[in-house]
Amino acid sequence: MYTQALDTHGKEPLPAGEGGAVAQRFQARVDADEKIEPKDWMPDAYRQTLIRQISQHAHSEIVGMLPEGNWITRAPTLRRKAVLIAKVQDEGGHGMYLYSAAETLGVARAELFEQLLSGAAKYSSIFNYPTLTWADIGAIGWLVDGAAIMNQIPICRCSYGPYARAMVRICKEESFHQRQGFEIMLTLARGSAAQRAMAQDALNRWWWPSIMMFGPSDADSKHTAQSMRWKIKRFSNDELRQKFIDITVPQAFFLGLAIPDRELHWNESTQHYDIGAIDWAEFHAVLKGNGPCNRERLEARRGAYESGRWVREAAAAHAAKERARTASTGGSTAQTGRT
Ligand code: FAQ
Repeated sequence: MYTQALDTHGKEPLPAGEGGAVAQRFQARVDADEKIEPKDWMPDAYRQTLIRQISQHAHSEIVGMLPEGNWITRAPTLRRKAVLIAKVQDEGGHGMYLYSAAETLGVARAELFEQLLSGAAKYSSIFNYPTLTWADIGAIGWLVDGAAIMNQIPICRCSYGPYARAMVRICKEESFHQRQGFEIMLTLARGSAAQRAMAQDALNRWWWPSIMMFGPSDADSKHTAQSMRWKIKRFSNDELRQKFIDITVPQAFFLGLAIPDRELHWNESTQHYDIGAIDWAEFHAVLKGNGPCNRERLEARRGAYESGRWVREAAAAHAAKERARTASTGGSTAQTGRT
């Protein structure tokens, strides 16, 4: 999708005395809503912020395949199974776009994988919760993809071109994911008493983790202010969280399900829903690796990496053979019949 052979990555040293002027020009371009491209000069902190956010986002997509992958063999109908397989495959594709976008900033994909597998990198807290029943697949599509879209639509206007462009397609697919999740919830909510109970139980377990997905409150978010100046983020964590709540609560009413929050109420003066206190201790425990499934998720990724080793080695051996063959024929691929 993006070139992976960028030579300098916009890292050329600035002519003496020009640092301030170049940095000002960079910010002026951001302020004017111009896109920053891989070969453009950019402050190192901007580059590092993007590598951090895009790689965490890529890891989230890849780890995010696991909770739903758990239900592929047990989907209730052939149609549900086909849709779920396609959705999980989409998440894998999103991860690949995002790793490619991160690579345009001059970091190697292997390095990012290493950070994920060693446990050094963060990925979204939400994927450390288990999928206990089929209704969890509905709840993930409805709530988790719903929260992901709310967060990611503004990233389509991110100042960094490759990230913004990757998000356009990702958001289209996430929107389909959200609707398929809501449709599962609707089917269960209109089904038998046992199905309704299953849907309510899934909402009870996924509501608060979905609210936490938006990240720490604005008062505690260390990156938001600078990321908004750079237009990497367009809205703060709390702003996006509130938009999600305001859209999702009426959807729960439509389903006939109860949001598990006794303090939830419509605030006439602000024209928003107010919610009860978020359990930030739970959020921080999950980030520290102590959520219900953190260990299981990393083990699964490590296992996948190891079982894919022979494929990587075979691909590398094939590429080496092709290079040797091309070299022996003087660079002509026509003689080998290969294009
Ligand atoms: N989980 O100062 P802030 C999906 C970290 S994709 C874990 O507010 P920032 C698709 C944060 O990284 C879901 N860590 O940080 C799907 C930072 O850590 P650091 C992923 C979190 O970056 C659906 C520290 O806390 N989406 O769901 C979380 O300005 C269904 C301080 O926080 C994205 O990644 C969290 N929830 O704002 C797949 C979107 N929240 O690096 C499968 C792009 C915060 O200082 C199935 N990312 N942290 O050690 C963003 O928009 C931002 O990075 C935020 C965090 C909003 C996540």
